[in-house]
Amino acid sequence: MQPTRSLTAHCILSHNAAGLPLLSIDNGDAKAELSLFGAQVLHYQRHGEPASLWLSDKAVLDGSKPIRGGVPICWPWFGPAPALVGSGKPSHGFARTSLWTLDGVSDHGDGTLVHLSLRDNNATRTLWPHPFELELDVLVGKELSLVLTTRNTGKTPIAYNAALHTYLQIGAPEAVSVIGLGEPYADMLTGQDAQQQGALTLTEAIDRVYHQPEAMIRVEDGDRTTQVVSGNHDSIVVWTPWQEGATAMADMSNDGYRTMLCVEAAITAEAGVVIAPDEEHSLSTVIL
Ligand code: TA6
Repeated sequence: MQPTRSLTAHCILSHNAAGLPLLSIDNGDAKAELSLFGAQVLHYQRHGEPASLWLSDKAVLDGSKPIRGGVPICWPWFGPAPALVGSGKPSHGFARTSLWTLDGVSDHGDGTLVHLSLRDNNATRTLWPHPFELELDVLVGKELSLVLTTRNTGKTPIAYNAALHTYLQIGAPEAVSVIGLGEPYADMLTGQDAQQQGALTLTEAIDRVYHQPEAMIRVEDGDRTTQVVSGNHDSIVVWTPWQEGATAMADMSNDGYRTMLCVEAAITAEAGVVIAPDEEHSLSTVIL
């Protein structure tokens, strides 16, 4: 087992039994855990409050598959690989199954800031033939802030889709209503476009792309409210697999759907975001 290292007064680097590098943060505001595999926040909990993020008790933490829970980084595509990229490629892209570089950790008055990056390599170029530099800046404080920046380091424009696939912890689906999604959405389960009437409640499997969300989504969960404030997204994706979907997933308990809801800042437009050479674009989400 590799030794644990103190990186700052509030952040340590350790490795789990499978050798995956994990950052553990515990500062004046909150605790958090972050996997360098996938640059994935796995846990975030303000002191004295319930955890804000959900992590499956059956999550695979050995680097063999994406980790179920926290905030997976879906990039450079969202969902099945687009035809242009080619079939047989991993769903939601390859950022969440790559080992990222830890570029820095620093403690500040408003929290602990973590800088991570991923650059193109032989493996990524096989899947997506473009040079790039991807950065994730995570601030763990009274809020959890994630900023994903895509930089085009090549000589031709690139187009990308993405999602910060946030798994929120909820008390029970019956107590939840989601406000701020706007009306138009694409129902990925029926393939139909539809209109949201009022707040969204959880009574069945939901897999929807909301095209005109407000900047701030409010998740009312009994006496608890979680806010998701996103930036530079073109949609919010809401997903619960419900009972049937949970039962079909090996890395989710059959009742796991009862304590999670995904509210994802996403770029889902077919054309994606086009970035010219040497330009960059940032997608962000804040959980508060
Ligand atoms: O965010 C919604 C979604 O695209 C669903 O369709 C479902 O596939 C979910 O993501 C989880 O995907 P994963 O590849 O992590 O099992």
